[in-house]
Amino acid sequence: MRLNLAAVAVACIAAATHASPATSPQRAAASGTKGCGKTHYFNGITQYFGFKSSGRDRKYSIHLPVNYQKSKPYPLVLGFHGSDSVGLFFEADTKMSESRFSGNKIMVYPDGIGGAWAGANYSKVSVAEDLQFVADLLDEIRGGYCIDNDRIYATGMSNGGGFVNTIACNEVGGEFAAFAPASGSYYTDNDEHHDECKPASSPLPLLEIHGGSDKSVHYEGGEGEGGDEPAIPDWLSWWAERNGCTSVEQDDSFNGDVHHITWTCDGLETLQHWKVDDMGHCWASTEINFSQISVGEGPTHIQASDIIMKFFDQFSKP
Ligand SMILES: *[C@@H]1O[C@H](CO)[C@@H](O)[C@H](O)[C@H]1NC(C)=O
Ligand SMILES: CC(=O)N[C@H]1CO[C@H](CO)[C@@H](O)[C@@H]1O
Repeated sequence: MRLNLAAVAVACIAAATHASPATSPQRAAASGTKGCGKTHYFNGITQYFGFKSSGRDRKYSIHLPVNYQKSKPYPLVLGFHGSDSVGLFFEADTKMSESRFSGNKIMVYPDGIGGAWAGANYSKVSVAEDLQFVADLLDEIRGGYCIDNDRIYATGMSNGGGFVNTIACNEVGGEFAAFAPASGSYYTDNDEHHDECKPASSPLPLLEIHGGSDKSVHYEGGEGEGGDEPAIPDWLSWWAERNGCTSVEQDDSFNGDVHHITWTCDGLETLQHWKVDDMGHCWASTEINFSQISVGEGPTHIQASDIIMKFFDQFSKP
């Protein structure tokens, strides 16, 4: 959805603990990138940069862990904002740069052209150009910082979540170890186009979080602001097939308001979904934030930023 920042606050559900999947052990050794050994002077403070991609000026921000060590390879997470937005907003809304979520990771927040990502019909750039930007951005980050190449991840919200899925469906997705779109508008992976999704590898770990009461990117699918959107259950079934999943389990919590669905695929839980029945189009969090306020809601039962980071921690590129 187009996020309206000037919004009205209405309190909603409060008191909540969060449920999250179990963490799994970190890998031992990791091979670093060209940027290993370079010193930076902005540990723990978000910095803004730009470079040219496909002849266009592109921008991103980067947040290094407070105790960043120049020769230690770190996992990298790209966070894609929703439409009519910028990386700065996604960072503030998800709180993902806070060390409780990403203390051992490098966070990067790219900006879309005109506040949007390709795939939506209101985007000003082609899917090919935005995918090339992702490839160029990875080169830029690998060249400047010490990255664990096997642990690169992508998350995003709404139009940005849709673009995360577009990455997963294309060759450049092969650079990533796992994906976590939230409230995503999957314009490039809908009833008409899902056969065109060609993941670079299988299974490809993916977790989605979506509100059952989303009024912008409807759980049931249909016409969205930037094109046709799939029903989330259909879209998940396509991923279950792509990942070769063989069994599925559902765990309901919070009086049946929260549903966690886990598929087992080749022995690994590489496909996961969280549905929060009474949540609208916002970032799931147990703490109040802008995107909740903009849809007239308050905190919900689960903390997406925590769930997503713990999901990422379970996967590295084979
Ligand atoms: C984008 O798609 C939506 C949904 O199909 C449609 O209502 C809208 O008119 C389209 N906009 C443009 C600019 O094509
Ligand atoms: C409305 C609100 O509480 N927004 C918060 C969202 O998160 C950022 C980052 O933590 C806070 O600065 C805002 O106050």
